Amino acid sequence: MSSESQQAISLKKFTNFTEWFDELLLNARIADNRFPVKGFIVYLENGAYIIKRVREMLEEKLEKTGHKLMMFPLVTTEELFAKEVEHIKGFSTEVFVIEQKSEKGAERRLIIRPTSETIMYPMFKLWIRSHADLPLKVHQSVNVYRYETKATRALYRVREIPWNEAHTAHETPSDAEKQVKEAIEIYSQVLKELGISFLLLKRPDFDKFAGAVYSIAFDSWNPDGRVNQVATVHNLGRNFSKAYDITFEKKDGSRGYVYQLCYGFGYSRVLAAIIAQHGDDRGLVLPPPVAPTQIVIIPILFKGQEKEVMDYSRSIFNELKDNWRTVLDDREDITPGEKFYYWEMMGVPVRVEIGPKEILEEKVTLNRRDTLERIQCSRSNLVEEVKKLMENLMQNLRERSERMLYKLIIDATTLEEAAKAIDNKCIARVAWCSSIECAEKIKEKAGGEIRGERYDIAEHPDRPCIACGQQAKTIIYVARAY
Ligand code: PR8
Repeated sequence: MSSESQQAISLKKFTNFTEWFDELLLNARIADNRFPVKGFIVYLENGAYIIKRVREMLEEKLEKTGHKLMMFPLVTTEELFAKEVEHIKGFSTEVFVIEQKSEKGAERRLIIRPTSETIMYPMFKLWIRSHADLPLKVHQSVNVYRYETKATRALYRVREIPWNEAHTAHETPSDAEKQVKEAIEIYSQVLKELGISFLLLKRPDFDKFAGAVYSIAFDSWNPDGRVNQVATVHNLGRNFSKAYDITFEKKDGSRGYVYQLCYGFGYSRVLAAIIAQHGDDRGLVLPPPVAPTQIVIIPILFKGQEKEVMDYSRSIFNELKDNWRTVLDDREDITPGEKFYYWEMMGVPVRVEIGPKEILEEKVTLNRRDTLERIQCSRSNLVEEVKKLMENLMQNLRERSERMLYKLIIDATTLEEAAKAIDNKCIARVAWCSSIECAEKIKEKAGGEIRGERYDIAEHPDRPCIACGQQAKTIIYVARAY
């Protein structure tokens, strides 16, 4: 075992994930899960800030690629909600309802969005007239509400879900296919910039989005072995356009139904992935693009030299603050050691230490959060050095997380091997014949869910189906999931 994996396994986040995660949520001011309504949580200042930054990163990419920002209502009617048969089957047990009673006792029921297809598509019908109106691409970052029947879990499975949803309409199936690729590229880019590694999987038919032709999911690894679906892209074909009667005049004058996509990016799950993939026993390790504080300066005060150290620290602060979100921790009531401990838990990427020695040598001591390495840097090229360090740190987070993902994937040729891998908090990679019977058997015997086959690469089975021994059609990934 390499030293890195030994270290990883001994980390509390791998041995006792739930406790590690819950403690960190509160201590690092991410979220408070004690709100008295189950599945509804309070995002504290750092959690809310990180989500804001992730939202900005995503929305910038969406808008650059022609997605228009809009704001749709929170509610729909029961009638509109029921139009697409598969969709309502998928969500009927999960919706929150507003009951409105008039004084005379008349009742009206409104459905709160569990997702916005049934709210947006009646409007798409009004807006789309001809091919000139296509493609239509809209997006919004909102909360949606689902009465999740599976156990709720802070950030991972909530009932008030902060997300971005994008919805598009196209002339042809190939335009829709191209849009699938664009959506995947946008989400992959954001996740890459956050250093989150994931498997891009095409869900099996029995697990696709209610009303979709097919669904592609981003499953990020989690220390407890339960993969975390952070985003999904669904090709809806014409299922919804037929239900909501969204037609357009084609170039040849005939009319046709539009081809549609919807895709969603779960902000709370992405926040969970940032914490879970990068954090360590000391606390958060935040990617610089989202860190509320990117640099903290800690003056090490010595008797008689307090003023020099503070002056030097302030001038360093002034040099850094225009490029990075920088804090000068000049609290007098706690020791530098306590400050180190505090800011390490908060995941601040770079710590700058300044004492009499640094002043004498015209230097600063930098400390990087990911590797805890100390670096001496001369004051004259401080900004350049920090820039390099931030890039290097981000790259290390990304590569470290990617290595862990591949370490967690275990090839299994028997159901016992698959069960063992899943028991060991890993992801089993197995061959499957694509039958429902074998899917059920795999789920029952291996103790994980079939998450699907790779979408980004073609993987050809080199062995028979793990469940029936007949010829396999595909290679799939099996894991527990949130
Ligand atoms: C759609 N319609 O609805 P999706 N807690 C946290 N995150 C969640 C939860 C939950 N309970 N449920 C879903 N997510 C489509 C696409 C418009 C947008 C997050 O798709 O049901 C997950 O990250 O697949 C999920 O991948 C994403 O929302 C989209 O949800």
